[in-house]
Amino acid sequence: MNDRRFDLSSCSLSELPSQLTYRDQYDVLHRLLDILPMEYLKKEKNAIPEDLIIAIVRSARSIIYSEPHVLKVEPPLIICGDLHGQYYDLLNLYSRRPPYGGDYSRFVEQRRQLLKGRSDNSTTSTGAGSKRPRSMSADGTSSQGGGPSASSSPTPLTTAPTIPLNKFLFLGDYVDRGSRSIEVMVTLLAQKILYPDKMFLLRGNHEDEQVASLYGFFDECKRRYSLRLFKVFCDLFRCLPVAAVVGDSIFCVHGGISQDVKQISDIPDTRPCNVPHDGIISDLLWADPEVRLPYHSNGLYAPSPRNVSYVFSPAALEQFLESCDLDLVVRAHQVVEEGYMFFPPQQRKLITIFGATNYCDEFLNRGAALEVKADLQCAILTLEPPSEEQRKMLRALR
Ligand SMILES: [Mn+2]
Repeated sequence: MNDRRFDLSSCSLSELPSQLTYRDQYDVLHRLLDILPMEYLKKEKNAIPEDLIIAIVRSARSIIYSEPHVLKVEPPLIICGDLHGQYYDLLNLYSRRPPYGGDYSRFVEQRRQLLKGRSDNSTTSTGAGSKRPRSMSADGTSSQGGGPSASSSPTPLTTAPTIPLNKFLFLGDYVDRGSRSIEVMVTLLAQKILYPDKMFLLRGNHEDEQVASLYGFFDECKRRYSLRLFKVFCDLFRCLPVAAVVGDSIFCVHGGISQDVKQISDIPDTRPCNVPHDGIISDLLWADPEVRLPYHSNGLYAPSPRNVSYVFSPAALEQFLESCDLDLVVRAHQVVEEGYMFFPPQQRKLITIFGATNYCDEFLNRGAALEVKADLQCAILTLEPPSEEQRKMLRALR
C-alpha cells in the first residue's frame, strides 16, 4: 500500500491496508469497525487482510501488557460476559449500548432490511445510533447518525440526539464454540487500541492455547487464515489481565474466587503465561459458585466437576468479600437461562452474566450485561435470544 492517495473511505474489507501507521494511524481501524458488521451480513464475505489482523493483535498486546494484571476501573461502565465467537451478540449489544469506535446503528438497519417483511422481536426500541467521537473521521462514509427512531424512515442527521458512548469491561471467553471468534477479537482489540481507557478485556479460561486448540478457535484460524494467526492470538492471550476491581467495591473475574486470595494483592502477576492447571490464576479463570457442597467438604471449597479448580460456597464468598473489603463479585463462565443469575439467590453477593444468547444455537437462553452507574448502582441489561427468523438468518451467515 504505497499509494498515499489510496481511498480509505471507499475501500472494501479485503482492500484495507495492513499497517496501522498508514496515513493517520487510526483511520484504518475506524474504517474496519464500520465495515465489518456490514460484511458479516453478506453471504459472500470479504476477508480482513491477515497482516492487518496481526498488526492489530500485536498493537493491542503491547497496550494490554503495559496495564496492570488486576485492573482498576472506574464507573460508569458496562460489564459483559462470555461471547464465544458469537459476533452477532456483540453487534446486538453495541446497537443497544454504543461503544467508542464503530457505528452500530447501521447494522440494525441492515439487519432489518435483511429480515424485511418478517417480524423482528429482539430489536424493538433499540436502533440506538452512536455519536462518533471522531464525527469527521477519514472514512468519509455517510454516517446515518442512527437516532432512536424505530420506524423505517431514517432520522435526519440534524435531529439525531447525542447518545452517550459507553465504557466496557468484558470478562473473557471471546473465542471458541461460535464461528466468528476472529470478528469478536478484532472488534474488541481495535476498540482497545483506539480508546484504551474505554475498553477493558479480562482473560477467560478459553483464552489459552491448549483450550482454544480444542474448542474451535484453532480450527477457525486455520480454516480462514493460518496456524500463524492462531499463535499470534495466543501471544496476546498470555498477557490479558485476570481480574478487575470496579470503584473499589466490585470484583470482576471470569470464573470465580480462590481460597488463596485473602486480599487482592495476593493475586500474582505471572504474565506472560499459559493458564496454569491449579493455583490462584486457575481458580480465577475456572471456579464456579455452588450452593450445595458435598458433605465431606470443608463447607467452603470442593473439587469442581469440571476437573479443574474448585466450586465455592456462599460462606466462602462471604469470607472473600469480607477479607478483601469488597461488596460484589461479577463473573461469567456459566450459561444461565435468563442471561444473569444471583448467588446465593436472595443475597445478591455475586452475579453471573453471560453474553451469548441462544448459546451454541442450542440453549435459547437470554443474554445479559451489567450496567454500573457512576454511583455504583447496578442495572441489568437483558438481551433477547434471536427469533426463529433471525436464527435462520444467522445459520445462513455462518
Ligand atoms: Mn469460561
